[in-house]
Amino acid sequence: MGKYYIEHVDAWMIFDSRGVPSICARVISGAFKAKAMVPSGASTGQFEALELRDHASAFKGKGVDIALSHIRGLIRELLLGQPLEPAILDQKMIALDGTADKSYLGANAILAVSIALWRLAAKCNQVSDFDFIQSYCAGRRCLPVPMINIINGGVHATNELNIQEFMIVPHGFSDFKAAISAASEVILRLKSHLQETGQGLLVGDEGGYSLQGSDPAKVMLLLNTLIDQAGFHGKINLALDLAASEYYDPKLGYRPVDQWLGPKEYLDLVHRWVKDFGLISIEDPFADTDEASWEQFMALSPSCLVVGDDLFVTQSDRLQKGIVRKQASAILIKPNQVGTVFETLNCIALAKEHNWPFIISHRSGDTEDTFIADLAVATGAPMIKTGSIARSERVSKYNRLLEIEYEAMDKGGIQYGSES
Ligand code: 2PG
Ligand code: MG
Repeated sequence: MGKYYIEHVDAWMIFDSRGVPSICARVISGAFKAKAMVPSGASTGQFEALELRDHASAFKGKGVDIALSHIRGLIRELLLGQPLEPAILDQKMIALDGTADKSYLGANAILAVSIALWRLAAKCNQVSDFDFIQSYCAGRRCLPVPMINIINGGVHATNELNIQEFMIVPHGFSDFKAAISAASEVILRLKSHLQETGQGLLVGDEGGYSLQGSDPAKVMLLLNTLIDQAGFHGKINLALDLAASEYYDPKLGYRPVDQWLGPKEYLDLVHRWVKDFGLISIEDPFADTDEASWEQFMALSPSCLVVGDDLFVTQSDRLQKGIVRKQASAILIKPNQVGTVFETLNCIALAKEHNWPFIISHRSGDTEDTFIADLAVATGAPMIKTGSIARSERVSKYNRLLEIEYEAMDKGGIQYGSES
């Protein structure tokens, strides 16, 4: 391709799925335009890159005018006239920011522009986003196994459940459409059960039902029963995101149910859940500061993936430490925890180098932007986590994966699930 140059950079305020302001950035080169919208977390890890908010009276302090002014000012000035090389431009934005946590320009401002730049490069090359991103990654593409969050708790719902996410994982299928269709069957059975038992159909931030009651074991028993009744025993398994930093107190311990448990008692309970309910993955079982518990848990050789989200926050140095100290066995990948596509791809490359499964993830406050679906396919991610099959900001990612699978059919298809 000939060289393309950045001719225009701008950004405006949008809303995320919780009605909180977020950012849409747009970049233009010749006849090509690309835009990107960024998401926002609720159970945010303390080591994440900083999301810049106005802290003024509007929107309870969550306005993004300052972050927008950085895009329209400093970032625009930096990028205008530059050749469209997204990896290089990401590094230029990192240097311009100059802080360890992107607190000068704001990770929300930088990421919106970063994604828009990668998309623009794809458009200029006349390929899909995943095709373009894949040219920067080692390994094969695949359609990720979805981890579908069908019961919401913790800070994502207003119920009594302290555990944040109860997910079903349809791993035992030969293609994405069959897998997500099977998951949908389970969700429909859950819906009927809730209607029949008079529980109501309220959903939480990620589209999963917001159940009454506070006992996680009862929820897992119910979900396993529904999976069995639907005929998917062994093909769909459960996974949890405990988001344990949200119910951890260094003095009192953990509160996963309605009482405080000491670290050892809690660790035993989590280990029992893994065995009793056949969990295939457990995310953030311990707080991001309680590294000793992560290491003790891994020493028990749990039979499931142990996924670091708040622990690693998509940052290569934290992942490197986790690999050396055997703190977990997999990593959650959220581009906005680090702030650029370039750094996200580097963190994924490190995980791949060590044969660590990585899971591409949405945020609880999300938008209709489907970038993470393309990112998952391009990087050959074994799994993706993007909520229930409900609420358009969640469904949009599944629909994009269905589109990619459909379009690949006459080009030999794409494998479902990674080889590893
Ligand atoms: C998580 C995420 C996404 P949040 O903890 O994994 O499910 O939640 O975006 O609120 O951090
Ligand atoms: Mg998490």
